[in-house]
Amino acid sequence: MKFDPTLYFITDSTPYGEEEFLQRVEAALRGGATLIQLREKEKSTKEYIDLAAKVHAIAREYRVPLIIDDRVDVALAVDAEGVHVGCSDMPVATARKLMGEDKIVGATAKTVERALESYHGGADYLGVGAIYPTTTKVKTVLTSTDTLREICAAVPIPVNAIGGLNKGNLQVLKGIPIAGICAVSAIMKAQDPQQAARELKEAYQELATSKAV
Ligand code: TZP
Ligand code: MG
Repeated sequence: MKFDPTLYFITDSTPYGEEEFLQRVEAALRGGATLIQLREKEKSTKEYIDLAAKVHAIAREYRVPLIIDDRVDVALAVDAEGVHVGCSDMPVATARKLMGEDKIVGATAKTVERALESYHGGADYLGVGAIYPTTTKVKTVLTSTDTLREICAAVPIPVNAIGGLNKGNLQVLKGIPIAGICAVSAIMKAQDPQQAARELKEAYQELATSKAV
């Protein structure tokens, strides 16, 4: 399935009630997020599916593919466009087999070895980071921009940078052939998520254009 990884918005519902969370999700899409991932760590399967169905209904209105973090069963239950698997989740090749060829399968990679393994397992894109320390609850380590560059060179699929990114700190990515950026807090926790998404996308596009020169 085709997708645009330019501004990959990853959710965190924990600080919000459902209504405000869904409003923020919609605002991010209105602001120009091109891909959305629902990322839930604490919810029961039923709660994850219920929320995924609601987010999917909104994402469809904006024609933005919905990726479900970690859970192939939840992705299949709501007919989401894809799933994202981390280093300690289901192997990429298994996720691909269960999701089928038409769905999007993404993977986290912090090393060239894992990037190659994910690519050969059938991943459509990679998320690489954390580039900066992050305030989002996640088990991760920092990934250097050198490793990010090596991963981009090693695989022919889109590679997105992730971790602590905001509109003011993208310069470290300049000249690295990433396909886009992922962000949680910079959008999710912004006072105005629509404006935050728009500004982050603009900042990335400016960087992407300037690196071609
Ligand atoms: N994987 C590596 S860093 C990260 C994930 C899921 C969290 C990124 O969140 P933020 O708020 O954009 O730093
Ligand atoms: Mg995971």
